[in-house]
Amino acid sequence: EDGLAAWLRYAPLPGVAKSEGSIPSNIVALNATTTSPVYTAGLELQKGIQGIFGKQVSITHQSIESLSTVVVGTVDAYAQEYGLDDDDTADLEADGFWLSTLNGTIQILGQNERGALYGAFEYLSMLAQGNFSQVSYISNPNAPIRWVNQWDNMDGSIERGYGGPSIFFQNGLIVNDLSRAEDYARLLASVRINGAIINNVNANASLLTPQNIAGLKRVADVFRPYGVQLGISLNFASPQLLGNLSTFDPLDASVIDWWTNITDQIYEAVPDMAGYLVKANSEGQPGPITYNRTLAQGANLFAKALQPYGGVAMFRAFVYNQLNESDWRADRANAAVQFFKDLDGQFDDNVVVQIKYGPIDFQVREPTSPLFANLLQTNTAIELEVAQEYLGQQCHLVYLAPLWKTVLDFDLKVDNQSSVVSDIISGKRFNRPLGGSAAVVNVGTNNTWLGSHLAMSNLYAYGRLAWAPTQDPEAILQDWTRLTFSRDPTVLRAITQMSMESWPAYENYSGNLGVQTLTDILYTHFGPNPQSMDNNGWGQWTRADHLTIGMDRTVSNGTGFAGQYPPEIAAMYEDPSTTPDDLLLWFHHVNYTHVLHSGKTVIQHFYDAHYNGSAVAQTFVPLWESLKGKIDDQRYNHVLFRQEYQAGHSIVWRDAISNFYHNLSGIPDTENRVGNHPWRIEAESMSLAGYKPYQVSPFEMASNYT
Ligand code: BDP
Repeated sequence: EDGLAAWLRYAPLPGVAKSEGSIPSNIVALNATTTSPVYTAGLELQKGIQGIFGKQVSITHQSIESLSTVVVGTVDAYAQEYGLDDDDTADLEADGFWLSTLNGTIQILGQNERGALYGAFEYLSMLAQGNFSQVSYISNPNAPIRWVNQWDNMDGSIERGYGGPSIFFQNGLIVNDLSRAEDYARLLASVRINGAIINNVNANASLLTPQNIAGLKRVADVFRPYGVQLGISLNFASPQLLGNLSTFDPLDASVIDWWTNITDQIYEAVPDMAGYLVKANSEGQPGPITYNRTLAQGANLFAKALQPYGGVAMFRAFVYNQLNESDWRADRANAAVQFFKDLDGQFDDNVVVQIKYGPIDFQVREPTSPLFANLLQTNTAIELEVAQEYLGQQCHLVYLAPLWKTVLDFDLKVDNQSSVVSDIISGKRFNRPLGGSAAVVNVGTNNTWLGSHLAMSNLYAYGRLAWAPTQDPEAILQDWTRLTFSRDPTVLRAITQMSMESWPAYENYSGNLGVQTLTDILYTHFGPNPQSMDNNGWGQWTRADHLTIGMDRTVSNGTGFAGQYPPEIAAMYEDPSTTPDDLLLWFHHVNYTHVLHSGKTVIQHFYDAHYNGSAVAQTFVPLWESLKGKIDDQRYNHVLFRQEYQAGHSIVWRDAISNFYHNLSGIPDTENRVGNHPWRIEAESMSLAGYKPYQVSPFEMASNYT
């Protein structure tokens, strides 16, 4: 078990009575051509039944009347063959399905072909978990856009990828062997993801050469049977970089022609392409502002080229340039609303503004991006990150669904009405035609996909929440665990406990009270480096000195960020006494001795949280070890290695952060732990041939300055 099959293992079900009645004996995949998702559904059902029950079942493509048949197809195809009482399926929406296991026959009917495939995966997921209950229900998606983003570079490297090199690119071209791309599409379809942008948002214009467009066609061909639409990231300056035009001004006629022409060529090769993703005027990327055009004019350039084909222009809200730390009012958190608010209403209907969940950048905790409350006449999507860029890079177990839920469930109270983020991105709250979610995933050629078996729960949960954001993260995790590892209650309990404790633990030993992940901000985004969180050009600041810490983002005294929320939320964050403890330092600059709602001081909370978080990470090792023999050795050992690493690295985090603030504030730990390691032999006390002490800068990171 190397992890390649992820949650689609279809492992034999031990101990389940294999009564003939519960095992399907025929599969009917209605009206399926070989490239259609319904055809794929037939094959998948066959494969699953073979794996789970060890039974070879045949597939036909016309109707047959027989008991124990699984019928999969679209509602229309079914109605033609069998007739249909449409009460059951009347409420289906695009990509939705109806699943009925009543009366001996299994009916899996999609509103479209993709929906039929989703229903087949749902049924197989039930069987694989040993669930034979009699059910009959419809399931519709929360939103039409459920995409993943890969940050793959054309040379095969992946920006912020922790699972090996790209499955799509190598040496500037699309790889010949696309079998992993096909496997990826299968995984994505099984959790109802319907689009994949396959190249980095920091995009290379050479993706648009004729040879690479031919490569894109090959990718789309392997995606199509799974109902996954291909999309690509664009470099805004491509007309100049690749087309040799003298400009990339979005209003210039030659630029418009160039994009129209390229778009026509791509759709000729990939008629069902999902659309484009654009990062513009951010972190050195070119964009419309270069020509004094608005971001909306930039986005609409692509929207117009895509419009005849039904394509979507995803335009990222991750645009900022407030990097002047000496200006105390400068605040990168303000940037998105400042750039986009006034453009509301100016975006074409097939533009979707893709907004990171928080106003900075995928931190361990952030308040919900206020941009969701400021775009009322614009389609929006939330951007999440499965790749654990700031969150341990797959060397730490961090189950992210609970973090995402803090944003998806957040009520922004626009116009004093319930305005939950998941209803905003679905389009329901502001009556928008489009919307949804995207997640940066960055799987690679490693057989574990993400570099860690346990990290795959995040990809699984992402798909499940994109479809139905009200689902419970723990229930999702348990489905994943049963499918990925085992139905054994001991396994289920241990993985549930570790995973559900993992995000709070990581927050505790990395950066708590909303101070951000206190990691190396300069580039690696891995490991503790609190002093890099100030004096940096990235606008991610803690404003820590020897007495105080936190960014004052109030309207009255600070950067004004709190005022970007609707009044009720703004008022809550304006006042330290109504700001939740876990965001206190995001919004307020306070003394280390400030007393929290919990009754502790800020500094003592730091010390305690770092010790507690790290102590929890220590428990993951014995918990995992209790599963020896219940999980195959290959995956057992792979996970154990990472859990031991996390246990050790959490201590590095604990001590680095605690010592840093202990040195900076000079305030002792009431428990006398910080700085007190009587059993430890300090490096500078050793005499080792070939080593000599030297002054460490910054001193806070050193042991006794050296
Ligand atoms: C940051 C990443 C950087 C990305 C950027 C983005 O560190 O590699 O290019 O986000 O989202 O988190 O564009």
